[in-house]
Order: sequence, then C-alpha cells, then structure tokens
Amino acid sequence: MSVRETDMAERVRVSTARGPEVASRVGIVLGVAILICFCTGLLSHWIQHPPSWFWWPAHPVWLYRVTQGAHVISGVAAIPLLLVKLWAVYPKLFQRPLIGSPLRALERGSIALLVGAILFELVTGLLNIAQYYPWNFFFPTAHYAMAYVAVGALAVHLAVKLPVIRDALSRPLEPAKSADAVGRRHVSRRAVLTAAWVSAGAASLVVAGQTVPFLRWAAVLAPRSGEGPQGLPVNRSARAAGVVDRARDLAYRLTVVVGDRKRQFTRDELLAMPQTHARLPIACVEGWSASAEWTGVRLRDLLAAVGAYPGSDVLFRSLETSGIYSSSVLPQRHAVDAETLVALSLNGETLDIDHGYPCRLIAPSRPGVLQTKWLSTIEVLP
Ligand SMILES: Nc1nc2c(c(=O)[nH]1)N[C@H]1C(S)=C(S)[C@@H](COP(=O)(O)O)O[C@H]1N2
Ligand SMILES: [Mo]
Repeated sequence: MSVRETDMAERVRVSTARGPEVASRVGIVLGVAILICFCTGLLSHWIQHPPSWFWWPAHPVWLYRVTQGAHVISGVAAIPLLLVKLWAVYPKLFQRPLIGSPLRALERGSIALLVGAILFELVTGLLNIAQYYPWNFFFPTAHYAMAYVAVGALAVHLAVKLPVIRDALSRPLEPAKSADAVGRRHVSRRAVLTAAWVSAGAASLVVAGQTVPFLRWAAVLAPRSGEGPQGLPVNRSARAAGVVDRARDLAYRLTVVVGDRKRQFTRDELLAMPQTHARLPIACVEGWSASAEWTGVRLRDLLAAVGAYPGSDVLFRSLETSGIYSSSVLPQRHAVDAETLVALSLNGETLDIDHGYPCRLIAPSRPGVLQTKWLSTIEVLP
C-alpha cells in the first residue's frame, strides 16, 4: 500500500466501527455458538443413527431435551452474530483483486466456503424449525453433511486469522484517538457489540420459549410451543398420518413378538396389566419440548408377558405404514428402563388420537421423532 492508501484506510477505519476489533469479538462468541450447535447436532445424529461405539443414557430423562434445546437456541443465536460479523468485515470481502495470487485465491475460496456452509446450516435449520421445506433434498442428510464442511472451514479460518485475532483483542476496543476522531465515527464499536449481544439474546429468548417452561411467554417465534390436545403440541395429527380409521378400529390389536413367541393385545388387555406413571418430555428434534404425565405398561413387563427378553434392540412399528415416522428402533438400554412405557393415557386422560391412541411408545431422553405413535407391532430384534 502506498502512503496515501494507508492514510485512506486509516480514515475509513476511524469513520466506521467496521474492522477486526468488532469482527474478532463477535467472531469468538459466534464460534462458541457454532461449536455448541455442532456438538449437540452430532449427538442428535448419533442418537438417531447410532454407531456401534455410541452410548446414550436414559437418565436424566431430560438430557436430550437439553441438548436439542441447546442445538436450536445456539443456532438461532448465531444468526444475528453472523450478520454482525459479516457487516464488520464486509468491505474486505470485496477487496480488489477479487482473486489474485494462488494463495489469495485459496484464502478467498475458504472464506466463500465458510460463509456459504454456515449460511446453509443456519437457514436450513431455521426453516426446519418452521417446518418449511422449499427445497428438494432430504434435510437431515444435507444439514448433517454440511456441518462438517462448516466446522472444517471454520477451523482453517481460525488458524489463518489467529494473528489478526490476537492483535485485535490485545488492543482496546476503542482507539485512543482524539475525541474528535472517535466522534467522526457514525456508530461506536461498543454500540455495535452491544447490538450484537442484545439481538443474539433476543433471538435465543424467542426460540427458547418453546422448550424452557418459564420462558413460554417469550416464544413468539416458536411455531409449536403452544397448545395441542391434552396440553401437549402435536407435530403430525392422526388425520395427516392417515391412521384415524385403523386407530379407532374395534379389531385393533397390538402385536408383540419376542423371539419365536408372538402375542396380540387389545387395548383393554393392556389396561388390565399393571400400570406405571412416568413424567417424561417429548423433545422434538426441531427444538420444541414439553413434559407430560404418561401412564401405561412398562415395556419390559409387556415383553416379559410374551417371552424371555434377550436384551437386544426393539423395533416399533406404527399403524402409519409409510415414511420415516412409521417405525423406530429402541436400544436395549432404553428398552429395559423402568420409565419406558407403552403409553395408554396422557395427563390423566385416555391418550388423544393425535398423541398416538390406542397406544404409543414413550421413553426417557429420546428424540421425539423416535417416540412412535399409533403402535401396531413391537418386535424384539435378534
Ligand atoms: N407414527 C408416528 N409417530 C410419531 C410421529 C409421526 O408423525 N408418526 N411424529 C413424531 C415426532 S416428530 C414427534 S416430535 C412426536 C410428537 O409427539 P406428540 O404429537 O404426541 O406431541 O411424535 C413422534 N411420533
Ligand atoms: Mo419431532
């Protein structure tokens, strides 16, 4: 840079709050939010597609509720932080030459990848919370794969920028220039940072309301925080799932298969068995969750009534015959848990058809998507 250019750059920096001081401070908080989001997202993925080494406890019963709540809250909080971060570095994104030397091309390429991947994650995640899918790829797979791209690009970016970040953090936020020079700036850096923290806090609050009970009042942006039959939200109704007739059919039987033994139960027969109460949350992967009082037959008692349970995974099938919700696999650790129920009632009333009547699975510390409703068959896997 020539002397004149340096002078120009300095003047630009003095007249705007943009620059590494704001970018590095917002960047650190954004990085933490992304890290929380990534780790909790990985957990959720592993619970739903467990690798052989993976271990997920049934207790405390609210564990998945907390990790998935943290996933969605940190992701939503990252959105305003990312916007402020992009604003702070905005002029640099378009600095000439756009491509330049191979090294510079590499740096620019990695930043394009980073911004693209993080934007993709935050936008698809947000639209998934709203259950709005204006694309034709399968959300979980794309969201999962792109998370590695985002975090990989972030690691490279941090390594490359470490000297700049160190330097920016070692200097005071506001330069010790004359009051006049600071006064010439339209907004102070402090004001920009305050705006970043406040907007991230507000974004967290409006989405946290769908999972943190005492923040319900704040859930203005949470699509499913509110009411459903028996005080619990519903993601997919019996009508939407096309199971109303089969669920109400007087010939309904729950089939239970343990090894080479098989038994069928009417709903009344299930009601005649010893009943257990459990207070367990439904924790949807989309981030909403709500606790409820469930009553029904302990899964392990039901299996024991049919045959000797060999201690393996258990497959649940729904009256709903197609789609990803129509079945789920429960690991042995959860299957033997005293609070894992084939639920027949909810909050003291007969299970509403939208919550899974005649009966549904409810197990502790599991994603909502695996709490299969309208059960037709329970089968112990070999
Ligand atoms: N058969 C079936 N089971 C299902 C679903 C479904 O669509 N079909 N939705 C799942 C999802 S995504 C969630 S979050 C919970 C919601 O349970 P609720 O509607 O009783 O609150 O049920 C799960 N069980
Ligand atoms: Mo869900």
